Amino acid sequence: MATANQYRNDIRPNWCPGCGHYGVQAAIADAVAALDIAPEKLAVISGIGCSSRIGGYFYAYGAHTTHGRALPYAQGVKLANEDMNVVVCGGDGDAFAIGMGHTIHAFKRNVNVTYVVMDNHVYGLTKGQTSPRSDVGFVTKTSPHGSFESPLPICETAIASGATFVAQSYMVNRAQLVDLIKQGMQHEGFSFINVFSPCVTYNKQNGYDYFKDNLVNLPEGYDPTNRAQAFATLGETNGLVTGLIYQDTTKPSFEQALYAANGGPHARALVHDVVKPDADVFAALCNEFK
Ligand SMILES: Cc1ncc(C[n+]2csc(CCOP(=O)(O)OP(=O)(O)O)c2C)c(N)n1
Ligand code: SF4
Repeated sequence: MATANQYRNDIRPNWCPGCGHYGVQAAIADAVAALDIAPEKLAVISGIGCSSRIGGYFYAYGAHTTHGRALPYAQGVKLANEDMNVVVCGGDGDAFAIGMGHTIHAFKRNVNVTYVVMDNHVYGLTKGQTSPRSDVGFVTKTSPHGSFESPLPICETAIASGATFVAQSYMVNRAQLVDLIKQGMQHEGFSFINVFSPCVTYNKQNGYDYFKDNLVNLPEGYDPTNRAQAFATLGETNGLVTGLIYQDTTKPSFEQALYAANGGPHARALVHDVVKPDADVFAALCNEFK
């Protein structure tokens, strides 16, 4: 049985003391350990941002890609490595601003990867600008009169775009978050987990007290397969609700549809083939990238 410690490397996170992202890292490690996933069967792919540094702190495969581009990279990893477990990570800026085009298409495409977004309603790495999730009135150096834009209702957007697993959690609630990540990774298709993860340095307005006072859990007996109820609940709670909000197990994943059409996961050969180019071909290739 795997343990969470197995996914630790010797790199010390440089997040600020108290940053919510520590809790998300711990929850992902707990979840993959509970699922008994070997480090060589795990890939953590991220974009750019404080949150996106997370991949570097895992002993596993990974890539710290470019801003807003983790999803296309991760979907490629999954399609070329059918037996790899792929967790994609980033912040709300990475996912819902520069990366939103990819995010919408990932919602509808349904490739079997798990997307964990660390939502702190701010750009942390670049020292505190508004994100698409910032509250109206949020004052930053670039919005001195407060943000005039309403925050993106991301869970509604995900469901409306065809996402088949939409969950939300708070990093303080470790047991719930671990359980949702496990469920997401076991879901056949794209799983999206939006995690409230406070930025203690650049967002004093949405800190630990704010989430403690405003978040509610889904009610007992809530049925995540009921799409209309999911929209109603998100509306009633202004999106400040945690739990498995929506799940559709009837839609085939992208891979299931692809393999049904083309007769199997042929892409696997790409990564399992041993490629041995001649020395001069390899040198010419390297030269191209100098
Ligand atoms: C193409 C490009 N544009 C802008 C940036 C600058 N940039 C780096 S991270 C970031 C936003 C980070 O915010 P978020 O994704 O919410 O993560 P956080 O730091 O809050 O965890 C921005 C705008 C960049 N690195 N690349
Ligand atoms: S700036 Fe904010 S998001 Fe970045 S490490 Fe510090 S607390 Fe975390």
